[in-house]
Amino acid sequence: MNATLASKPPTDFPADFVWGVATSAFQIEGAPAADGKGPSIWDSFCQRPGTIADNSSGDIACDHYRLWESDLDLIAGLGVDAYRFSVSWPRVRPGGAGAWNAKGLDFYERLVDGLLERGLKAYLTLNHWDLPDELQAQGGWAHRDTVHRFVEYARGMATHLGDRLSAITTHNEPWVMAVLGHETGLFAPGIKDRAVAMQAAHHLLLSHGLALQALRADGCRSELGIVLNLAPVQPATDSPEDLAQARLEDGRLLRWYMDPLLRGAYPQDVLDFLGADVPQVQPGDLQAIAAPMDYLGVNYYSRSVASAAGPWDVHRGGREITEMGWEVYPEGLTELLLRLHRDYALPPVYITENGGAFPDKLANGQVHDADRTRYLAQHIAAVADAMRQGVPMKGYMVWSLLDNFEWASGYAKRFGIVHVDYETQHRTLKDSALWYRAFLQGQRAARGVQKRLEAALPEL
Ligand code: IFM
Repeated sequence: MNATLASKPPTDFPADFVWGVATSAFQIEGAPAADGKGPSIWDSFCQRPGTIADNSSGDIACDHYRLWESDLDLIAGLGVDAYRFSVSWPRVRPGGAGAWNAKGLDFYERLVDGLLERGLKAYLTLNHWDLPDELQAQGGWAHRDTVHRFVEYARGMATHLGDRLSAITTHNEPWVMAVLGHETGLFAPGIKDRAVAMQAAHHLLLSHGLALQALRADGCRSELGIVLNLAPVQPATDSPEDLAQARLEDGRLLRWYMDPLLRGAYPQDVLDFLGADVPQVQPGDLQAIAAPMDYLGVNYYSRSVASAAGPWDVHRGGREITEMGWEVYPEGLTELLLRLHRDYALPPVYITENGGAFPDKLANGQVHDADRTRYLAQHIAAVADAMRQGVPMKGYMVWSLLDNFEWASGYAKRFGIVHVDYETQHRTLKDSALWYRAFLQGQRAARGVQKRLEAALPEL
């Protein structure tokens, strides 16, 4: 472990800044048919030949459905404030509509109570991609009815758990679900049709806005928001072609989501680009999407470089490249946050995911992942930098607590700060987890000093 990083964390995070770790249901739970769970689109997608790099599935994953209690102990042992997790919609309402599954609900009830018993805040995501298969059979996110099924699901979960949740996120990364799921087809449900993708994107946003309105009307007191995967999009050169390409990619990745959420309109340049593929938008939809949010979640991994000549070779950046083929580019996080702050009236912002897949080696019960530790320290410093420049930062969560099922990449890409042996399900804290724990101890010590200083200050 790098002692300098551990002993010198940035200490100017406010006392109420929320530090956490994140996971999602499909990536860790396993137990695809236990206790009445229905299939999700990812269960089906994994069965299609050629979809997952190592031909694996989420059938066992980290066996968290069985090991949840010891996993909660692990989280508490890290000294974080919060755990961000998602609910598997088909576990609690197997067909996406109709009967609820009491055993599935009980699982999340136990999980949330277990978090609170350990002094941890619960950050629940409703949709981290595992849509019930039965809803897909009726058209999935491209079908407007799914919007209403999602609002019912949101209300049901808030009724069951809302009194114990610090925050509810409607959707994790709508861009991924819309574009990778429906345009490139690399992710479930594996559709390749841009018009369908943009209709799905619109319905995801609409269901977010309508869910927020419904939850507020029901008296839900949890913080409510959405999580977007965002990146600064930089042109490869200053040529007019690359600049135009960067503007378009920024429009499709960032403004397509941020503009309706925070300004109530889709960006005109992207609508023009889409032409016949623009989604059907009904009167009142955009107003609903712009329902005020208590927070915005940002997932950041790397920058994006746009080139009109085709995909940009990441090696040209001269940076370290992660196992996913993503550049390590921490200053992009500061750049992104400052840009969001400049262009939008932001609610408080959480970094809801940040981390990297690195070539870990488990030896003698240890994983010396200096690369991941450095990545986390640099990105936390980038958050501090943005915060100092006025961005309303509220929290930071590492992706991920555990090595897990990395979607179409299967199990080969390890993002965890905790190593998982998939044969034995044994968990080992990597050096990055030890570093994060030490860093958080430093934060707590600094908080103590801050509180003592505040108490000692005379009333002004
Ligand atoms: O593992 C994913 C997660 O499910 C969503 N955000 C990006 C992560 C890394 O690819």
